[in-house]
Amino acid sequence: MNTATKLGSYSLVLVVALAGGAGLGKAFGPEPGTSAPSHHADDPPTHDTGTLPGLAIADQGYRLEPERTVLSAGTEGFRFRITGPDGAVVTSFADKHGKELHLIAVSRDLGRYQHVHPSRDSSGTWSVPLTELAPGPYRVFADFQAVGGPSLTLGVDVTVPGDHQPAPPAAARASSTVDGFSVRLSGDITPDGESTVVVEASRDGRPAPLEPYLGADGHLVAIRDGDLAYLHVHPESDDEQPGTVAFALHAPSAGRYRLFFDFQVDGVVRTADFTVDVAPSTSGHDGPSDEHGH
Ligand SMILES: [Cu+2]
Repeated sequence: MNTATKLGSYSLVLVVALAGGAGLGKAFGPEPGTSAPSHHADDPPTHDTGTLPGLAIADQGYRLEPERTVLSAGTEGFRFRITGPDGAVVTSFADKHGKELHLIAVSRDLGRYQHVHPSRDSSGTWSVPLTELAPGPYRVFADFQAVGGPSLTLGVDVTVPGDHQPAPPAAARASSTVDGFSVRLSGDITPDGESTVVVEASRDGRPAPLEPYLGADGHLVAIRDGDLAYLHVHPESDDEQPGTVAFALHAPSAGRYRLFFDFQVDGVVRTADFTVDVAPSTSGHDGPSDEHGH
């Protein structure tokens, strides 16, 4: 009963939100008689809809369909398909940073992270082993773009049964040591718009000889603590110092974020992790949607 009531009011909220969207469409849409604008497939994940990447299992007609969401501890294969707006399994993907699909698995407490590249068979089933799975809840993200579709990050919850020990809350930390590498994160992240962060990796006091990995000198994943929203991040192509990579990212709110920097040296990919507390906006009083105000 209670559940039904909650679902009922949630549906109502959705209906109101959709109606609101329709109203916006009318207010800002084309004049009657003009042709409707085509969908912009290359648009980055938008923040105007209120939907952040990674929070939904389905978006804009595309759906992440895992074969199983209960995995055994240790190493276990994760298999899934992506279906499209017509319900058919998608078998044609655009290249995104050198791969058709990026799969990121994190524990709900953001203490564990892995970034892997599944292989796809001709029927459209993706598979990849996930390793070092400890009991507890996880979220798995699929970051991809179907040919002709939008760039998406869909997410699904996965459980590893067993005795679960949540990691203690991480303290804010802008430096990380992994495998003899010291990695530092600098730059201010604000909830006002795009922020630039710089990652600097060194070994034995000298800049790390970063090798190209996923179309840049490293790859950064940023996830909001609490709901695991997956941030839009892209490398900034400035001429950089050796061992240094700059990224632009959009933090949708104040709060705690976990950042994971994947980098390659001597053919081995390693991950440095950071914890950042983003302070509330200090500029303006109308919030980040100010620029769209009237
Ligand atoms: Cu990837």
